[in-house]
Amino acid sequence: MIALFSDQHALHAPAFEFFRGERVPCFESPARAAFVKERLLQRGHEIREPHSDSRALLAQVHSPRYLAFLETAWRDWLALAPGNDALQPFPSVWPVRTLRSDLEPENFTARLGLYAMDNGSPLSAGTWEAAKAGADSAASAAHLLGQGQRAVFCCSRPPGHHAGADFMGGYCFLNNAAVAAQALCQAGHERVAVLDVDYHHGNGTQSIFYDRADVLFISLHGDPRTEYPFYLGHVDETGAGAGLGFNLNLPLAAGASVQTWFAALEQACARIAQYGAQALVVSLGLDTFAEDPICTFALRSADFHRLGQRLGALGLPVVFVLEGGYATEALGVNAVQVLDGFEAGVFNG
Ligand code: SP5
Ligand code: ZN
Repeated sequence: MIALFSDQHALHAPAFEFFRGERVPCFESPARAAFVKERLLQRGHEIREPHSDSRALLAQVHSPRYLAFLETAWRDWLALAPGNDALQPFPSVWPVRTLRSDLEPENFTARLGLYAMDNGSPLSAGTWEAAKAGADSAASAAHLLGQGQRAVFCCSRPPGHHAGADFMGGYCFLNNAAVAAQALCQAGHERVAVLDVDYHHGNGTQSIFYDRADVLFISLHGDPRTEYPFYLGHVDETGAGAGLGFNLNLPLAAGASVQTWFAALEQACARIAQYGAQALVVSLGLDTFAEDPICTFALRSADFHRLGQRLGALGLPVVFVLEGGYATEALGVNAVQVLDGFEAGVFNG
């Protein structure tokens, strides 16, 4: 399978995040993509650079003011005070409820709070460049499907599925899955499905397509009553307006078994088939792995092969986009298990 990879991902490399009140090294690190790339090469998958510019697509899934903020955020931060290049900006104030989010504050930290859902998504020099390369990969993958590729894997980071139209969050800045889905719509598909199998609900992707019937969003995730992102991903979120009935959340209790997880996957696959999807985007989070340090599901490496095989049997062209997964050294093995399973599933029908 063709895998898209850009060295630019490594430009996003914040030094630390906050975890239980302490500074810890970032779970979402450049080593993640490096391990996946290494394993892809070992297994004979073809690595290519992204070739499409995603800018026009980004303008369709994100707001102009958020894109403008993100593109210059690091420069704005540096301009604030000498020495800021060695520090990381974090938001500390947010426009919740009765506060105004229509006005752009002049203060940098206030702008950061306006455009961030949490304080868990540190920026670094090169965050924009890395995220943009990921979005370019998503656009390129959709383009390659148009040229007849059956499936393409975006080996990119930072991840994207928590990023909404006008905010970052959960280590995510630009919504790569949304870019891929939007590109597939533009290429003429009338029904595109996004299946998000990351441990965490894909709140950003859901919200971007919530009122649309041409993109079905399905997410299989830890129950937001106890798991991040908490404020979205519940069963009663079924879409709005023209999109009513085209959003399906399948939350599972923290600690859910592999059997329970695959039963939910079956429901998701049934809905994709019923919808008559013409193309599929998979938000491929690997943090459902039993050894993931911040999640509670129980999948083993062989289960990722089974996942891939089931997706292959859907008979659809697929863009796979890497999302979360923090058992860093196992990421390569697990990602490639999905891709190899997919190819086996396609072959066996
Ligand atoms: C893309 C992605 O997977 N983003 C995840 C962001 C999660 N950020 C919040 C982490 C909260 C972790 N709670 C851990 C509890 C450990 N017992
Ligand atoms: Zn996740």
